[in-house]
Amino acid sequence: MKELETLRSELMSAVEKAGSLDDLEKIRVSALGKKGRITELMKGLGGMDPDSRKQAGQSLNALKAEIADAIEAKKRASADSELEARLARESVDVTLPVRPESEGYIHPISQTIDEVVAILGEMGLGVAEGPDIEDDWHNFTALNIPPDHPARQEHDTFYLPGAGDDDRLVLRTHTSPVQIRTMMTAEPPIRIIVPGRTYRCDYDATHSPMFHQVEGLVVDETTHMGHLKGCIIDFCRAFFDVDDLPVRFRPSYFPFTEPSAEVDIGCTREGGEFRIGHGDDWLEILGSGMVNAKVLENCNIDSTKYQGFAFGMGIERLAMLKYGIPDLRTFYESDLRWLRHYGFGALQVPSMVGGL
Ligand code: 2NL
Repeated sequence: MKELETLRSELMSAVEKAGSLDDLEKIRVSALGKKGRITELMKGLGGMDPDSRKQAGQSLNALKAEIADAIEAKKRASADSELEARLARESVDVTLPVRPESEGYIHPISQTIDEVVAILGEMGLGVAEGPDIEDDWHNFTALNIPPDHPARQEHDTFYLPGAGDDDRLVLRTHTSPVQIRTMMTAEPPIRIIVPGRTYRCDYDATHSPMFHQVEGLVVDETTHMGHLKGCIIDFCRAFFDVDDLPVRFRPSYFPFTEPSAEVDIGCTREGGEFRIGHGDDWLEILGSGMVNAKVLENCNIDSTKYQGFAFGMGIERLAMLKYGIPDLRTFYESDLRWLRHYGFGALQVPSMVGGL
């Protein structure tokens, strides 16, 4: 009996001290399991005389029930407190701000278009768009591009099948036909930017058959070369985020502008790399000019009353220069690793942050 009492207090205190459901399970197995201490004592009953067996049997059964109850009660309490601890530990603070998730990336072409549109939009130019498939007149004739101009030759222009020479359709070779359509339908003053896809039959390290352009057009009664220069100088400085970026206008020729100027920005060239900003070198960035009077007249705008300036630039080239992308072809490969490297998070317009 004394032995049972010792076993009882030993087991009860072990149950008392048990810190987890695991501990309790171990105690249960050690006391009531197949080879448990109480089980072993029960096995010993068989060798006793009937009186002792009866008494010892009752005591053992009582101890067995008591220990089983104690373990069960403690298990329940322990499970409750473990759940409570877990609830406290894992509670969700619904007031915390949402973690940023990377859902996708803005393609550098889209980012560059957004930046150009943001800068020129601040100056009062609105976005105009038009079809990728054009007729010969809007893409060439209206722009004073004569029939024998090299740009009209088969190898530069994608012609759509099925039409004769006069009414043939083309994939637009520049975004200018959108300006033509705008001048045909809107009254001056006109202030537009035209971003979009353009197509030329050309493919090598620096040319893709589909590429992007942004062109600008401003037409009003008093528009002059000074407006062209101011607009373009401010644009270049905001886009490349260099306040005193040197900008040079170099005489040039385009059939649709007269006079025409190509625009260079200052840079330094070290080895194959160049840095935009100050330096003793120049980098061509866009073409521009005063809208040729013939083009205004082709669109039924009185060239004795109105003048305009226009400019055009290649988006891929701007993006490559600004973001240090070395190979034009990578723009269209849809390689996610490339996009993760060169792409942008949502709603990022760096030049709006730094430049304006
Ligand atoms: C370049 C040159 C230029 C224009 C585009 C234009 C459009 C109309 C009338 C007059 Cl409707 N001009 N656009 C003018 C000068 C240059 O682009 O090198 N682009 C990549």
